[in-house]
Amino acid sequence: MTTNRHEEVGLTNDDVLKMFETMLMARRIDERMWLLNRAGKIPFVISCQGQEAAQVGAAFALDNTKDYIAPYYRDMGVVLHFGMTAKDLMLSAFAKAEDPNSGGRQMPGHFGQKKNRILTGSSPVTTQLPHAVGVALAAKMEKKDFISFVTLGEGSSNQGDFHEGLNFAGVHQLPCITMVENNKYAISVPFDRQVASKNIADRAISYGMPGIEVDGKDPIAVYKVVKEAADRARSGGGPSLIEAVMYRLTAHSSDDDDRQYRTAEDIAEGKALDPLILFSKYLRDLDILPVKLEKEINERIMELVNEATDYAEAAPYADPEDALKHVYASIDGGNE
Ligand SMILES: Cc1ncc(C[n+]2csc(CCOP(=O)(O)OP(=O)(O)O)c2C)c(N)n1
Ligand SMILES: [Mg+2]
Repeated sequence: MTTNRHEEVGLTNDDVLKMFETMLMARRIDERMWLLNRAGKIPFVISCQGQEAAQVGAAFALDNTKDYIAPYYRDMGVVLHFGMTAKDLMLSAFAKAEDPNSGGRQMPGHFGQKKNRILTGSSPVTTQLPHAVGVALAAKMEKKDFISFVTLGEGSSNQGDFHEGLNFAGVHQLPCITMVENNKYAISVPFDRQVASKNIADRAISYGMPGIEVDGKDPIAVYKVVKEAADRARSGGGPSLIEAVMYRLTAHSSDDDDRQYRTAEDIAEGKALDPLILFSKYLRDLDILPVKLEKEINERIMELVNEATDYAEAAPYADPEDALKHVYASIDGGNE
């Protein structure tokens, strides 16, 4: 018998249904993007598939009306919970002028949206970590109640920015949560060729903060540890490092062929442990998500994905004259 684990961590049935809906929305947008890429309509996809549970579970544990997030390129589940829409994401995939992330200048997955406190990210991996630590420093200096949340891949945790950012956050006890999404590969490089320690969470010891490894396929487990970290951060208890472990269900990107370096067994193992399927089974077993409701939710989402695709495909590209907009300050002192 399936036991109800979400009520134990303070989540209602409505909360877990909303979590499922956001996870499914991320998956359906991502799947559409692959189709559009293979049809030659959009240039690039970098997937969230397999990581939605950790992303949505973590985002739910934050306050999406005041906290700041510095997501990495796979974090569609995080940015959707913080207010980005299917339309916003499709405008980015088609690189159209109305794309709120960068006006079509950046590659997809480079999220940024001021109104939702989503920090603009750069392409060099992990540069977002010191940025998030800086936001947490501002919260502490100004005695504000917000916290910051930053994510990255496990391969990226070998970059210098990881050490510099986490050490600073630990020394100054800043309200910043770092979540490493360990999908076991950095492009083609498997975990044991990237990292000498047994996991990433243990690295927290040297930064003077708690390090917690969690099942990244389970949104409730991730919610619990991120909520505890958020409560700690908000009450002056300092930063935390969380490692969510999951599978990357696609190739690294639409330009990669993972059959070159991954066995068929490895790919099949990941697919059998798809977090969306596991979570929908959990909800169905508890009678929270009957088959009919799941179908209705899926249809509602597909309508939004279709609308977003049509809108973004028809939307205009940026004018060539706008290429330098927001790049240099203007003579009259503005930044446009
Ligand atoms: C500083 C830097 N080095 C290399 C790259 C190229 N690159 C982009 S993604 C990636 C792999 C990152 O792997 P991981 O951190 O595990 O994240 P995942 O893609 O698996 O989610 C690399 C090497 C980069 N963007 N920035
Ligand atoms: Mg990885």
